Amino acid sequence: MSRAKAAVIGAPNALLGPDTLPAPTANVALPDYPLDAISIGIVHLGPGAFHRAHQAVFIDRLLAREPGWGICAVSLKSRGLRDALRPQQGLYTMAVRDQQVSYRVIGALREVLVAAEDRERVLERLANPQTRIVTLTITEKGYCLDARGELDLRHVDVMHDLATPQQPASALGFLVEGLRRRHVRGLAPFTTISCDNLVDNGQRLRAAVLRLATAQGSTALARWIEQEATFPRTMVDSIVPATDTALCQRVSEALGVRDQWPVQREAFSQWVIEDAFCNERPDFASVGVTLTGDVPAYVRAKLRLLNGAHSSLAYLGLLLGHASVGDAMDDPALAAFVRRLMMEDIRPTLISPSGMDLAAYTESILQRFRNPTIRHELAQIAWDGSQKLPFRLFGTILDHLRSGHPIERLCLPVAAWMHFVRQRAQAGETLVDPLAPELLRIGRACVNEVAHDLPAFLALDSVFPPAMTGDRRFVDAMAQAYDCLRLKSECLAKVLRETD
Ligand code: CS2
Repeated sequence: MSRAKAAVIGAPNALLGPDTLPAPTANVALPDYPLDAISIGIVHLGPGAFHRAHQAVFIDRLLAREPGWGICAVSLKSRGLRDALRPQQGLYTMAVRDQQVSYRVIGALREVLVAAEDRERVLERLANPQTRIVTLTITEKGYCLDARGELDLRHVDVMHDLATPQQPASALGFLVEGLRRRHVRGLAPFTTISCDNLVDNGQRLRAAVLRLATAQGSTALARWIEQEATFPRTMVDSIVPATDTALCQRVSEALGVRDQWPVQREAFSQWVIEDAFCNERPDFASVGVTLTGDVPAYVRAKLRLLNGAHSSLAYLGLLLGHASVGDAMDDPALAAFVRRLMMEDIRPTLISPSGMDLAAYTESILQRFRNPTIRHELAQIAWDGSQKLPFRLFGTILDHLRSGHPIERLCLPVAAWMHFVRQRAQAGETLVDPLAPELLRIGRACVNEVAHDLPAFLALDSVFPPAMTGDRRFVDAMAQAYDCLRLKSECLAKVLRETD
């Protein structure tokens, strides 16, 4: 959301805050704890809409019983959230949009900081003994990883943090400096919980933090982190479309006060955390969080089925002229294609997490995609394709290259991403992607011919691993897919039907 607050017409003047809370009703829930009794126990890096509609809501439900777990929300650079929520003393509304619409005012964010401006305050929050957990939603690109999944020491923010470790810029740099201060002061480390859609998110974060500490020359610190700190893996799931003016309008109508930055999500919300804490934790299970040792199976099923299908709908759907997930699911050919992709290509690569029926899980995801009260823009899901596709589709493709299962259907969304890049570049539009300059350069040079275009995309070695580009079956299937989609979008529905 950029300026949704300015655009709400006829909105009430009073701003949401502790003194203007409306009376609770059947559809409007308020914090069930006194705000001033809450102290901070969690620092969250990257408080975008997802965090505020997911982790913060789980925590909010805990606070009446466990008031020591309020959240300090830290945006790395952007000031938007702080400027919107400070006048509201951290309060915001979460709208749950499903068969019934309900609202809940969330009070879990007790402090909102901007790291680039309040660096010292953020570092002291991290070093505070009361901070026992640090959570992160910084998206795939926030981890500054290279194609091998290791910390990229040539990344501009990492280079900054190597030069001036005590004035960090990246999320990783803040974690290392926060841990360093705790180490020096003889405090226990905090548990660091990555809540991003990465395979083995905790392991990758741990490896990146250790590599940064080591590259900074802090081997004793790295050893302490290795021995004392934990980075549990997680799976997070809830569909959270971006905030728009229509939501702001609805929230003001329902609450009778203006909220400068509400969030919305579907009713479904799942958080699975590996039970590996190195410091105190709240009673997560009491608010529906699953603590388990089996996180990888959950993550793999969710990333490959839900996120893989999402990205497929996004790139194929945009080529077909659809704008939202709901529109794409209303297209019978596309919906049937994606269901088949999930059931016949993705599902066989999964091990079912304890007690989960993968066919039923697949159907429930498709049902969620059809939620008529949620408008989830395909363009939003299409962001950062170069970072998302490897986790969402490439793992499945690699498994099939090893097993000999056909990969033709799986290559179509990958080729659709390439056409999406080509079309955007040639229309003079921009891309939201850390590789945007490189992608736009490739896209502009495309001539819509396989022999010319495909090698340029496949040469992106930070995206495509050699195990794919060095395999003839992959290159051939990509050539076929790219060629199919070269046809005008009116023909795409036919292509989807024919890809059996
Ligand atoms: C989506 C995810 O934007 C995207 O790329 O695929 O944000 C998705 O909605 C969530 O992972 C659902 O849990």
